[in-house]
Amino acid sequence: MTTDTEKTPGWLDWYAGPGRPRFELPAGAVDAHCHVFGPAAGFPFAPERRYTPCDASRDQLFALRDHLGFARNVVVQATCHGADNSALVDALRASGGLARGVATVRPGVTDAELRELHEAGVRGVRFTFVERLADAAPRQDLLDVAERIAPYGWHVVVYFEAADLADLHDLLLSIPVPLVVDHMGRPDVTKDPHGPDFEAFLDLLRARPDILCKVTCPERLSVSGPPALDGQRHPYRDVVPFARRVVEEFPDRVLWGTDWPHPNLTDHMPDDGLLVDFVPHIAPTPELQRKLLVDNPMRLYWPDAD
Ligand code: 0GY
Repeated sequence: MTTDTEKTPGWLDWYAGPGRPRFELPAGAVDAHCHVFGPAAGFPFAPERRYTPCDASRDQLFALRDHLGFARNVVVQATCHGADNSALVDALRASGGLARGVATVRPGVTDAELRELHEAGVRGVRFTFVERLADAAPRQDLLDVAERIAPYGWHVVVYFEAADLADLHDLLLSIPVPLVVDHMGRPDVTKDPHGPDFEAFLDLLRARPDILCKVTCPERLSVSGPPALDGQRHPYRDVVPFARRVVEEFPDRVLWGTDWPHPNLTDHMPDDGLLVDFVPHIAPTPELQRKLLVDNPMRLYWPDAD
């Protein structure tokens, strides 16, 4: 448990003054994975959190959305706010319908609370299986939550690491609502993208047609890192073959987002403009780009939009 209010040592602040992407996002593009943190003065971080971030407000998120050329956001509750979704709900309400949310709820959540979250724009809950971020919840609790949200048409977002896939496989297949997997199940990108580990991940997607995959977070997964010293705008080359495999096999089931404000990065903080330039490397045609950035997230989060 973190009890201090100081930012976790080594934690990098988000990148102020990002460049403009060279890649022009298609009209109506959705940043389908981002967060708000606090501001702590109004929305204190959860006592059980594992890290203390810097503030990253809804207005700063909306300014980034406009700067990069996105039309909409999907704001995902981060573990530093625990199951207190008030900063998330505040952002959704202030967005004028341009943001949807993924919340964290506990099994004791009431129907009135679920209805209020739905009215604010929440369309899913997140289950985190990454031990450095949160204690694993009992599996029956997760299944109970999934049953509770099913009547609202919500989905479950799951965040796990590749090493845990075998253990989680049966649980994931048993969750009774659609799933969205964060960050491609965090593959080890030093391995072969056609090798057994990533094939096992693709098999999970093949096993259920209602699983979507965020081909996100190259900055977290990459070992080769940000743009090469030759100055070419081709960041995170080692992540490309993994993401591209998913996009090409499941073009109607992929989502993309910035992950702003990039929690828990200590080595480098990406320029979000450069991150957007990663997209055409993993989705090389306009049709794939439109599915990834517009059609798929709109179908999941704004199914009634014109
Ligand atoms: C992400 C990744 C991370 C953190 C969280 O909820 C969170 O605290 O999601 C991480 O540290 O890998 O998606 O933002």
